[in-house]
Amino acid sequence: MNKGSRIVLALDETDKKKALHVADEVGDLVDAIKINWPLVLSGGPDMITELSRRSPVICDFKVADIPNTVRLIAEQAFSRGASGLIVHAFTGSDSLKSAIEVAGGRDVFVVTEMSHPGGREFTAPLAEEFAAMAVNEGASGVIAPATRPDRIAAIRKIIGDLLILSPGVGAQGGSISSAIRNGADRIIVGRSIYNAENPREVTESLIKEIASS
Ligand code: OMP
Repeated sequence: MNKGSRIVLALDETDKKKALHVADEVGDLVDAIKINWPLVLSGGPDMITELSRRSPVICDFKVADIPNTVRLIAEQAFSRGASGLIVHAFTGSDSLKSAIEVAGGRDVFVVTEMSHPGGREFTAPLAEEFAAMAVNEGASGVIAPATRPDRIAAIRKIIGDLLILSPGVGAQGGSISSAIRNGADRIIVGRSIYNAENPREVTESLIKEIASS
């Protein structure tokens, strides 16, 4: 992942042509492009490689499986050009170990508490344990919710200098500046950018907002 704007573009646009257009528009501005199932399923797995020519790519597959299946998924993601992978933690430390082994120094991010309202039901009560597991197993960082900035601060206390990537701004109601002030290293932004009439202008204004937070 680059170190610059502190924005990770969540490219959940399912029209492949539009997705590549947005990537061309903002690829040089963002620290990474995150690809999730919607675009992989609509555009095909080659999209991972295609996007990696424009920016570092994080595969947000929220992998949640037995260690062998995690290994197989992680091998596919990294061999296609991903520089990072997002995994769930509730499957346990052996599954997380498997992803980190395959990553071989590339980034693995662990989901802690999810940003949507349902994230309070099952992920919130275990978020601190998930964060501690990320530290113990040697993950690069965690995902924590911009919709609940106090939780970013709580998770920061556990993970020390591991990275926090924070989704939930804009469309989900969270604020960039409170996420940053509470300890987020990167802000994950999807719809606010890829649905914008001028994605580049929006990205530039979000970068300014981060810089003045
Ligand atoms: P927007 O809500 O459109 O900005 O997109 C947010 C992106 O972050 C989507 O790709 C989500 O799948 C992802 N995300 C969350 O919104 N909440 C989470 O708790 C975790 C993630 C994620 O792991 O990236």
